[in-house]
Amino acid sequence: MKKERGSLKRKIVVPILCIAVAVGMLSGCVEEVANIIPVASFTYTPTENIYVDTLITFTDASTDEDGTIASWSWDFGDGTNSTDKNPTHSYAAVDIYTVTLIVTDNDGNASDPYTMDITVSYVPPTAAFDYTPMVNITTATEITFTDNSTVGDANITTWAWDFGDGDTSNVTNPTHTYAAAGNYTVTLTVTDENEETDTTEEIVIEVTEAT
Ligand SMILES: [Ca+2]
Repeated sequence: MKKERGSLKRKIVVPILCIAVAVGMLSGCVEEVANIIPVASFTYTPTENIYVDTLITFTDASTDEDGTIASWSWDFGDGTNSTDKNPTHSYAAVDIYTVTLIVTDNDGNASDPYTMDITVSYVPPTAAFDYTPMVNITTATEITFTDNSTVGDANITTWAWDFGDGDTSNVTNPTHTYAAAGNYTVTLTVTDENEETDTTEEIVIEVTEAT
């Protein structure tokens, strides 16, 4: 009697084990043929000095380990989209935009989103100046500096002159006299209404002792 019950138990357990093994093999089988989802990626150019209406070229760098990329879905972060592989785009307003690319592979599986932030800036001013006289400058010479800066997207509001001898000025067109002979490095930094700024290259002024 005892032996028969053991046998019955075995008759039930063995088929269950078989089913479990079969399911295991099947799932193993399914994993082997599972599609690897694609990985979205891109670059863009230019990466600096992006202003309103600057044309940006996006270059797809997505990959699919076991197939090919079949379609591209771009979201430029300003309410516009593209399905091109390598689209171009420009922005109508200054802001930071999050660009998102999702790609789909030849098996119909979509990637995770890949995002990059693009900063669209105001055009900054360009700082420049002249001075006179340019030669035979002595400690008795009053030099007149003339602002030649050009505006970007907004008017220049501040001029910051550094005469290289410890003196500075915020006048647009200042005058300056050097107290001692030497070579002095002059720079002009301008800032506009958008807080955009630019500084000139260093201009060296040679000053000799007045005779
Ligand atoms: Ca794939």
